[in-house]
Amino acid sequence: MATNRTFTMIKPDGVENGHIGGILNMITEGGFRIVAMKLTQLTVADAKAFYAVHAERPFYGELVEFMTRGPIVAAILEKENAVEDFRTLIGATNPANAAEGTIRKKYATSMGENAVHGSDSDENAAIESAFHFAGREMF
Ligand code: IDP
Repeated sequence: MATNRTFTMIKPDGVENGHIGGILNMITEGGFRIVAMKLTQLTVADAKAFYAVHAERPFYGELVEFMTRGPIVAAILEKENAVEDFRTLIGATNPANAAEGTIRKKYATSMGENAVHGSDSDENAAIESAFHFAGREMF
């Protein structure tokens, strides 16, 4: 059974370009409740660990550099079927392929700088949430 929480980050490009408010608005309008949230910055070690699954991919170095270059907004979101519904709301990895009405269609600028992260499974949502938040920060 799908759990009701997922993890998201507004990536450094989204923060730099002034889209925190716009993205949070799409998230809440999409029916998600914010149950944890903070402005934070990933260290190189954090980003390498977070994206370890991509360690052998050619874009890994670029991805780590991008994800550490400025602050991010980390958040946990609650909604029935949260992981799958949030992946739908954010849209395809490449904004050129993202559907109308998705966050990446509106705010992403490239395949790498695509404004927002969304967990791809319930298991990863739990791991990624615990990576960023202590129990007392989740509501
Ligand atoms: P996802 O974020 O849509 O789940 P993944 O394939 O898990 O996509 O890739 C993680 C992140 O790595 C992407 O969101 C994007 O920022 C970056 N990325 C993926 N593919 C490329 C690429 O071909 N070039 C540059 N960056 C990429």
